[in-house]
Amino acid sequence: MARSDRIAEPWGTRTPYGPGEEWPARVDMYLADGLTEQDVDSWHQTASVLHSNGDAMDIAVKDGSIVGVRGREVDRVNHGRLGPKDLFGWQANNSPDRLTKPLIRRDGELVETDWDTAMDAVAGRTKELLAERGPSSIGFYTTGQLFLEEYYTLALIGHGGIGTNHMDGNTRLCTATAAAALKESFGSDGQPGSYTDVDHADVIALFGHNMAETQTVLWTRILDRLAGPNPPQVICVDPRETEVARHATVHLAPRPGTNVMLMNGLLHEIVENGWVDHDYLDRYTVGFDELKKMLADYPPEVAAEVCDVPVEELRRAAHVLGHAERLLSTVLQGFYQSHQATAAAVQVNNLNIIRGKLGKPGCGVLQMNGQPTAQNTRECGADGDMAGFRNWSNEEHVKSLAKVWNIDYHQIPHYSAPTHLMQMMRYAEDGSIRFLYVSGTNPAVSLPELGRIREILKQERLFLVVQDIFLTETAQLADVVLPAATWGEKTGTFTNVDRTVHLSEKAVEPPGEARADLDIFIDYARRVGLEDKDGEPLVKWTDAEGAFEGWKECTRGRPVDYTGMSYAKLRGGSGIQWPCNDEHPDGTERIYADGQFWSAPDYCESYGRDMVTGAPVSPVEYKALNPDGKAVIKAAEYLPPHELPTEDYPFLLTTGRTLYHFHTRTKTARAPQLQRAAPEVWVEMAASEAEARDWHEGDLLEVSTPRGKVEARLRISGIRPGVLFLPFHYGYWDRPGGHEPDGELGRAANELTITDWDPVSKQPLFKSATAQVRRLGADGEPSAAPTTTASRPARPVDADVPTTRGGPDAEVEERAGQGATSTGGGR
Ligand SMILES: Nc1nc2c(c(=O)[nH]1)N[C@H]1C(S)=C(S)[C@@H](COP(=O)(O)OP(=O)(O)OC[C@H]3O[C@@H](n4cnc5c(=O)[nH]c(N)nc54)[C@H](O)[C@@H]3O)O[C@H]1N2
Ligand SMILES: Nc1nc2c(c(=O)[nH]1)N[C@H]1C(S)=C(S)[C@@H](COP(=O)(O)OP(=O)(O)OC[C@H]3O[C@@H](n4cnc5c(=O)[nH]c(N)nc54)[C@H](O)[C@@H]3O)O[C@H]1N2
Ligand SMILES: [Mo]
Repeated sequence: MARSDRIAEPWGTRTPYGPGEEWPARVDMYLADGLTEQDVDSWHQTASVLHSNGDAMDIAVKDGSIVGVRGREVDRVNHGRLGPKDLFGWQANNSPDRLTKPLIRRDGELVETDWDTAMDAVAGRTKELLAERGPSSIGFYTTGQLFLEEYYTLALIGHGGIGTNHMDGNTRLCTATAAAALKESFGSDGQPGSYTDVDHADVIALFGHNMAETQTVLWTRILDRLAGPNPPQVICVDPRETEVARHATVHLAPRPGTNVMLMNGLLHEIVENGWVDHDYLDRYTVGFDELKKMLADYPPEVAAEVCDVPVEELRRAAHVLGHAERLLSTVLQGFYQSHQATAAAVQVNNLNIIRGKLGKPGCGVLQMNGQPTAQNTRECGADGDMAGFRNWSNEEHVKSLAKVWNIDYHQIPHYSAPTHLMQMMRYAEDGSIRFLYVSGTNPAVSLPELGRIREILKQERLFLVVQDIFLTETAQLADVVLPAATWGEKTGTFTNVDRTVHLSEKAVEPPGEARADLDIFIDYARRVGLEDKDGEPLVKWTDAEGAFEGWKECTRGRPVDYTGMSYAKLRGGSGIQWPCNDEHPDGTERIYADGQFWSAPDYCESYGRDMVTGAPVSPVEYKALNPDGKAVIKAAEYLPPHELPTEDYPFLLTTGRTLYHFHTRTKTARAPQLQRAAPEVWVEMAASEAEARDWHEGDLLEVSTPRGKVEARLRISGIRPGVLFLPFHYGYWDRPGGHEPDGELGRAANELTITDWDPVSKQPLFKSATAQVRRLGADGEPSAAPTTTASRPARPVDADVPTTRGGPDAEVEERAGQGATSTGGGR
């Protein structure tokens, strides 16, 4: 047993292992106030909701309150390990600022009310609008942080009951591109990769993915491989010097917004040298000839020039990728939040496809998710997809869903793809959407161009419902605020990136009158009076397990098949990977073995889209292109970013995360260890840029774009020259008064970002805008950026920068595992 300061050492102690071996177990445990395991009254099974990795854990309860967490050794995902947010983030549950009563706006002010009054107001406004303006005046904006049962119920209510096409999740900002890229290449959502691929891979390539900070436990798995015999080579594509970059065999730091060019350069070199699996291409794919033709225009020299990376390094990366025996590729926001997001992500699929590296141990693609339950938003159709990975453009699929829901199929809007969030905001701005029901997301901080978003959400004519656990920036603008119970206070299931489904048990009672999101949704459906064809209540269940059983029927025969699972089966052991059915009762570790895809025309979730315009491919075109359901290789030409640096705005601005905070910090700012590690916003700039201006660590800067201004202290980091980085975590709820930055400078990165999106996935462009920067002052104080992460000072600095440490209350127990960890479901 060891103790370790897990703020100072986010990844904990190494447990090295070799290729093909089992990842050793290590059980991490944190109990508050010096409690020991003997003091705990009960333990309750769950997994982490502060990222997409799905770290399994047990919640410790004493005297009816959560007092800590312990990793689950038996689980295939983490083998007992936990990351800093897993270990400390639960403290937010116990915060005195939790919402405990519904609020309603009276004479301009939010005041406490009872549930009946609040829900009657919400349901009443819904019914009024349905009568006056029809279903298209109603919109739902949900999240990637509730449970599967809640999304499925919400999708049924919105698409099946209200009949609106305006339903999306914040997954639009997050993983819309993951889903889009998988649909383009494989005809359906669903990750080809499995985490056990890390155990087998000889090359692991991370594209725009700072896994060290955003999936700390998966990164720990890679660190343990790197510390063991025959370590894998790591390729990192990121304009910042992340921890991933520091461990990479080759680190390419391209200009933001040039990912397609870079991928085309890499693919050109690989194809040109014949590092291609022709047998795999012939048997299992269509489209290689078009790709080859396209790549002729992208020799490495051209790519290196446009991306501004050394051509030898680009060639070296291609060589490593081209010689990998077992290649695992991962993709995340550096690719997804840009103007050619889907086009770039698809080229990573192409890399594994043309090399024949799919469906075998160590060979996989993880088009990563970010949020813990984003996969479920997509599966259940609460986000612009159709429940059970059904195809909106396939009448038979719509009919089969209508049958499951026992409604007339015309009731389910399918005249076009569901409205994406950015378009919903436009409709709200223009006044055609008059009612917006926001659950589990904080758009007043997380959407681009916040000045505009605030104006939209504040409108008198828009009835805004916000269902949250805190009085967020968004909740402050609402007409009705509904207090929700959260993780640990309600039961449900959720699915991580590699298709592992975990059960999350209720451990404690929610505070005050807060209610589970599922209960609130069901209550809403009842009050609106939603019914099926036979005049029975549309929502047939009253609890989470009932919803799960309903969902299983919805997935029968679809790729995302849950029919072989049950709460009983998910209880006690490891999470289980879907598809799980009669044929695969223990789940499925790797899909797409032997080139079996879900892309047949009558089965696929999507016929795909044009990479440049986003126009949907017609069923006839798709049938002609891919009659036999193979993998589709889609080429993409490179187009320059929409905003290019000018004299007035000479910098490229990129935004993202730090290890210690989650999103808009509603939870992590309320966990003292995490908040202390990164208490204030900062801005990163390269040493050469700072030197040229004679600026120093901690100088107060103003970063501006045509949309707004942010004030932040300077951290001179390993970021590439010409690029600024702002973490996007810092809104204003915890500022004095908690109000929006009235005229003064803001600190939310999204004051600066642009209203623009990828044409295929409709994911907004958080990673590329142009900006200018000026110095407001210098007082010798260092910035508050962590020193353990990508924001580590680039060189010995003039100011005294304190090393990021947690101290006594961040000491975590690490215990060697007992062995006998199950690594996966069925093989
Ligand atoms: N600590 C922490 N972990 C989290 C979260 C969190 O808030 N905090 N959120 C979760 C969620 S919802 C998500 S979506 C994931 C996101 O996880 P990541 O995608 O790993 O995180 P980001 O910081 O958004 O972006 C990743 C990297 O993209 C790089 N990048 C920027 N522009 C470009 C570009 O043009 N090209 C390339 N190649 N790279 C670029 C950035 O430098 C950054 O290091 O994290 C999840 N995990
Ligand atoms: N500039 C910039 N902007 C970005 C990004 C970026 O990289 N750069 N990344 C984007 C990405 S990938 C994402 S995922 C989004 C995240 O953006 P948001 O979804 O807005 O961020 P969160 O802070 O996670 O908001 C979740 C809300 O749900 C509440 N909540 C938590 N648990 C529950 C629950 O059980 N029930 C209910 N009802 N509420 C709950 C929390 O208190 C919080 O207010 O931000 C996006 N915005
Ligand atoms: Mo995300």
